[in-house]
Amino acid sequence: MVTRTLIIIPTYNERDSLPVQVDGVRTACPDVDILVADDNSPDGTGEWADARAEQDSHVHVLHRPGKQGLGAAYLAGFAWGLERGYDVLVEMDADGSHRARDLPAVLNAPGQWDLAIGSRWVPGGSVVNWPKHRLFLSTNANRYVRVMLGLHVKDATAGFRAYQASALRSLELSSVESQGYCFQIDMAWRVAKAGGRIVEVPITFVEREQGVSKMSGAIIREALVKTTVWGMKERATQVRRAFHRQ
Ligand SMILES: Nc1nc2c(ncn2[C@@H]2O[C@H](COP(=O)(O)OP(=O)(O)O)[C@@H](O)[C@H]2O)c(=O)[nH]1
Ligand SMILES: [Mg+2]
Repeated sequence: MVTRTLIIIPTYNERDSLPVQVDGVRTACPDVDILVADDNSPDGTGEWADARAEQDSHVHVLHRPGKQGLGAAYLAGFAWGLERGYDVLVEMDADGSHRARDLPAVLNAPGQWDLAIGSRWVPGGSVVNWPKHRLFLSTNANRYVRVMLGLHVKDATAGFRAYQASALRSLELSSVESQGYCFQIDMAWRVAKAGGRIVEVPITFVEREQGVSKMSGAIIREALVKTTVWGMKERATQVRRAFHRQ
């Protein structure tokens, strides 16, 4: 059976980066389909994607009314792909940080997996040109996630990842509320809690050369607060269970 794969690329003002990324993906993996999930970018990213989709039947566009965060864009993209029967759904940034040439390695991650993460923090993984504060943030966010949630993933905040459609179908996606990058932690934790198998494949993450990052203080706060609340709830549940067993 041929595996049908959909690469979901969320965009907000990525007019300069997206064409390069779409070309890269089409060259690296000519059989996969691409869905651009654009939040009505003022810079014309959505219009460019429409024009590209007209010429290339592997490219599709999902227009969303306005900037609603990465999480909402991905959830809409997942729903689009699941409705159309794709077997594997992939998250990938538009800005070139996730190299198209690493895509085959993520898609061919070893063994049976529900979630394959393109990881910066496993042996062989790396980050190029990231400012010190971003390295600090990523390293410590991942440490915090491991400690608070007991999630044994080295790069839980990674946005380059592939899900089996069956794994996404088994999750209650309508209850996912995370908007920013916290969405990645939320999804990895949900897969782990559902007993799904997560594997990490080393990738090289390259800082964008075009456009600007949408990372913000609000996004960092969301991840920090939610991870803390989830971790405390999990501990409380564990204590309650242990208490009942006594
Ligand atoms: N549709 C949509 N895409 C977004 C939003 N925020 C970020 N993105 C996209 O998510 C990807 C990663 O964002 P980026 O700003 O590069 O984050 P960074 O790599 O962590 O600095 C890029 O393709 C962005 O265009 C959003 O609110 N809506
Ligand atoms: Mg980026």
